[in-house]
Amino acid sequence: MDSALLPSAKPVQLVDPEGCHTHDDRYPLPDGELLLSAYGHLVAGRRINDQANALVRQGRLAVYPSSHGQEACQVAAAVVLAGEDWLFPTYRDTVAVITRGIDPLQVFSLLRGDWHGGYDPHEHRVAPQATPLATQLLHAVGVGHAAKLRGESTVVLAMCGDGATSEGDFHEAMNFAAVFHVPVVFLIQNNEFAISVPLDHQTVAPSLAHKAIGYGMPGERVDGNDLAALLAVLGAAVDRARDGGGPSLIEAHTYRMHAHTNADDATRYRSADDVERWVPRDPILRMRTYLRGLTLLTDEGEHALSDAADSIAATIRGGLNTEAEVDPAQLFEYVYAEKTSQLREQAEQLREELARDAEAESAGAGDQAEGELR
Ligand SMILES: Cc1ncc(C[n+]2csc(CCOP(=O)(O)OP(=O)(O)O)c2C)c(N)n1
Ligand SMILES: [Mg+2]
Repeated sequence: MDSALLPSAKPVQLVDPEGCHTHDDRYPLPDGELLLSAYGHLVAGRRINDQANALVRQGRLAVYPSSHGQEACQVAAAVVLAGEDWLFPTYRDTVAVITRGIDPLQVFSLLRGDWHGGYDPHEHRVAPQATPLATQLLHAVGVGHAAKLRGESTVVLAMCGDGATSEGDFHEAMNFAAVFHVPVVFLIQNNEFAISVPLDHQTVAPSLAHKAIGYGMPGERVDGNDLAALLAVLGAAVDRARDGGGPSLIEAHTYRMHAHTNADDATRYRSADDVERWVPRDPILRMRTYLRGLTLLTDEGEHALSDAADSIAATIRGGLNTEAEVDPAQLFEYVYAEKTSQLREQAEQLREELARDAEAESAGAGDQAEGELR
């Protein structure tokens, strides 16, 4: 019975790096239509990552933690959820959030550093992208528990990295979810690094998925660069949670192809050869080969997907190249439900100062115009 909670010896794989179907008794291959539409999101996801990196270099984004190479995890996490479900992403999961259907410009407003940036979590049932490691896992479990108490069929999918599994919050979330049989799927993207800290400094467990049995929930390992396997494994875990089967822990084996963020120099702690070894395992390459082999993907289809991805990138570029219009009065708006007397005073002081500045400016403009006449 307990061994049923253990993950498979090798990560589940349905399409290998050469683009060939590899059979797995437990997980049927998702149908071609789903794979093709998810592949479109992969192509868009890569384009979004590239565009965001370029915008960082142009000073338009403050920071970007890229998911280049991890797009299959990003896409699958969003695609397996129904409209009623909730997604709890991290700072690296921008592509998952956009794939779920949120306006990219709203998503990037946070990373651009606009205050009050971000999106409405309730509209698309996507929690804010969490920067404090593993805190979102507890929130996810809370939302899942509440949904269960209300008799709703909502499932929650919570994402985290390999490094986040060393946080106390990770363990508390796992234990609570298991004890209270919460409909939550934990997805660890094991990209082998937590900034500069490699996985072997993080754990000596046989795998991160093995941790699941310690809490009494099933664990599974999946090839994190295999879109088909991710859709199958995550889809099964979501179905199980919805059917009252409780939580599960999925570890996706992938690789962070870029530095942690633009603020990090990855050459200080890993070699170019290490990164090169992952290039042939790219998630887009293998799914493209597979879909082309089945003639599900044609030249025409590829052009259409590439045009669609370019158009998303153009929207992001256009939006981020436009200066945000900021109303300073909003500084006081969202601090308390009712403004304190100090806030009211400060807001009034700012209003007066801005009015004085505007008056001085228009007087200055008048003087200048008069000077020009003379
Ligand atoms: C509670 C907490 N401690 C430390 C940090 C600093 N920090 C930011 S990202 C990161 C590494 C996280 O690695 P991992 O969980 O593997 O996610 P990845 O960045 O690889 O996606 C650290 C230590 C933080 N954000 N929050
Ligand atoms: Mg990591």
